[in-house]
Parts: sequence; C-alpha cells; structure tokens
Amino acid sequence: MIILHDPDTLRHEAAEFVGAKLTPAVESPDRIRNITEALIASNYKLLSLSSTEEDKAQTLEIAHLTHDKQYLHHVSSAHSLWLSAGIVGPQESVLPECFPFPHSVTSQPGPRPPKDVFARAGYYAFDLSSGIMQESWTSIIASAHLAARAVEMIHVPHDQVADAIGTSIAPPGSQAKGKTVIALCRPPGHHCDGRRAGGYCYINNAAVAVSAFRAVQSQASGQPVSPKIAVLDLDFHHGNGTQEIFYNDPDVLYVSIHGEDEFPYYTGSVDERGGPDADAVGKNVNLPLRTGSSFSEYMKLLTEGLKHIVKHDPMFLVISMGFDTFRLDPLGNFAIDTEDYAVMARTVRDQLADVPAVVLLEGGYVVEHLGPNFLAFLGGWDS
Ligand code: SP5
Ligand code: ZN
Repeated sequence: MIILHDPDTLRHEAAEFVGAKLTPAVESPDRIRNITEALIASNYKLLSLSSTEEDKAQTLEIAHLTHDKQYLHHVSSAHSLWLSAGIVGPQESVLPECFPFPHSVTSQPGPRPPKDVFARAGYYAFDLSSGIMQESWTSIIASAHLAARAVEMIHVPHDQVADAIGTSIAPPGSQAKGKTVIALCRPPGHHCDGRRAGGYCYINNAAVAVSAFRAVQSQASGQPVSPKIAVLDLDFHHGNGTQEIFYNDPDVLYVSIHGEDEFPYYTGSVDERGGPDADAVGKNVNLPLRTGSSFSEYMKLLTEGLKHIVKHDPMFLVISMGFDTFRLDPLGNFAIDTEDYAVMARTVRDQLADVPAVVLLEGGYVVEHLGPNFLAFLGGWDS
C-alpha cells in the first residue's frame, strides 16, 4: 500500500467556539505529526507530496463537480476579505455571525447568499467549529488534492511507485489484490455537503475521490461512464455531507457506522435510505450505534454494512477513516481499543480484497494514540 502525505496539510490552525469559549480547534496539526512520526518510527515509507499550482487548479475543478462554486470561493477568500477589513488577524478565524432561516416562509424557496461578507460566514457553515484562518485554504486544497492523487495512484503499478520512493511498499503477494492508497487528509471532509463547512470539514474529500475515480474511468473508456462505487464511513460521526452529496445517486452506495444521536445531530438515522429516485433508494445505509458500545457490537454492524457493499459490487471503495471511535476520544463514546483497528481493517479487506480502495483520514482526536491506532489499522489491512 501507498501512504500519501503533504506538509501543507499542517498549515491550517483554526479556532472554534465551544462551551462559550473561543479555543484552538480540537482538530489540530499535531494529529498528522503524530501519525507521520509513528509511521517513520515503524519504517513505513511515506510519499510526501506538495501540490503545484496546476494540481490545485485541477483539484478545484474536480471539487466543483460536487461543491457549489460560490461556497468554495467563500472558503478560499473570506479570510483575506476579513483581514483587509481589519476584523481578523492572520492567525484568527473567520467564524459565523448569523445563520440562514431554513424554514422561514419569507425566505422561500430558500435563503440566498447574503451580500455582506461577514454574514456569508454563517450562510456557508453549519457550526462554529469550522473557522477559516490565513492558511486554511492551503491545507484544504492540499487535503482534497491528496484524495484525488490517491485515486490516480491506484491506477499506477505500485512497483513503479516503490522504485520512485526507494523502498518496497507492498508485501509479497499483495499485488494480486485490489490496490490500496491511504491519504493523510487534513482537514477532514465528510461533514461538508458541498454547500457549507462544518465539523472541521471544508471540502468533502470522499466526494473528490469519487469524482476523480469517475474521471479516470471515463477518460480510459473515452466516454462518460458511471462505475459502481461504495463509500464506507467509519468515523465516529455520521458523514452527513457525503450522504447528502450522493443521496440520489444509485451508483454510489454510502454506508456509515456512527454514534447514535451524536454530532451532527440532524442526520444518521436508519430511515435515511437514499432517493427520491427509485434506484437510489437503499443506496444509503445508516448504522447508528448506542453510546458506550463495545467492539463486538461494532463488529455486528460492520459485518452488516459490508454485506450491503458486497451486494452493490463496487469497482472502487472509499473508506472515510476516523479514529474518534477510540475509547478515549473526547468527541466519541465507543469502547474501541488500539488492537481492534487491526481486526476492523482485516474484516473489511477480507470481504473486499479485490476492490481497489482509497482510505482517507477523517477524525480522531487523542493525538498520542492516533499513530498507534493508525499503525494497527495498517497492520490489519495488509496482514
Ligand atoms: C471530522 C469530525 O470528526 N468532526 C467532528 C466534529 C464534532 N464537533 C462537535 C463535537 C461536540 C461533542 N460534544 C461532546 C460529546 C462527547 N461525547
Ligand atoms: Zn468524527
């Protein structure tokens, strides 16, 4: 397997507003530092990239397929507008001031983007955890670029990549299986629905991966094709954004295991099944799990989720991998331990060994346990 990293993902360091206090966001650059240090200490070789201007432009084009143009323009420009107006400093964060009124009869058929640049921060976000500081966009586009590159790399013979980074990256025998590329995305993506930021997410990296896969396949066949794809979301939180983007798409099966009644609070129930088109109904599978659930309870849902994916028979798998299911996570509440991540990975791989996959980092907030948990996952995947 190949692991992709970009140091630009460390630049974003926003503030969030929690419990009546403005504090550094729990989603910090130290998360990535802990993972990369653990990988290096265990002799894994990282493929460290830095995106060129052309890479960034291409990534933005792919993101535009599932994200609103004006939304992305806001995310990329809001901080500099607020900075020139003297409202924030370089390290300070743009945060919402006023949210839209979704059910107001006077704003039907729906609220419009406000002209006021300060008000727009509220229009384009759904919580106060998605601040934008001077270098946020650098990380956001780098993160999305890693997702797109991961997809390109599942199409490249991995021994060529191994030569390029001067190491053997695949254990003997693994070439026969579906290839895997892991991207150390930061910021995460699964809460972004293409029109607003939230839950530390600004661009939905899983959606970028899906679009990138379709682009590669369409290019290869010389015409637009719609291969079957599955997104397995293992972050503790429901991926409302990914669900929303693919809700009426019969080709993309979305399966999520997440904490019941937890953030983002308004989505994630079993009766959200996709649609309205008949062929999209059943292509969204939510598997909520109660507070305090053990790993064996988790595994029952994973087995059920994998059955749906095997039945969908995808050509390509995206895993939204969060480590906030860990027992000590401040934002989660499952009883999952480090060694369980090996079993989790092994179980997914056993069912879907021939399917090329990209694994994208989502949440996980106990910094000093992220590296060990990530290593356990890798060990299980390739065992
Ligand atoms: C990508 C990702 O994991 N985003 C998560 C954002 C969660 N933000 C709000 C968390 C509120 C948690 N409240 C305390 C729950 C403790 N069980
Ligand atoms: Zn999460």
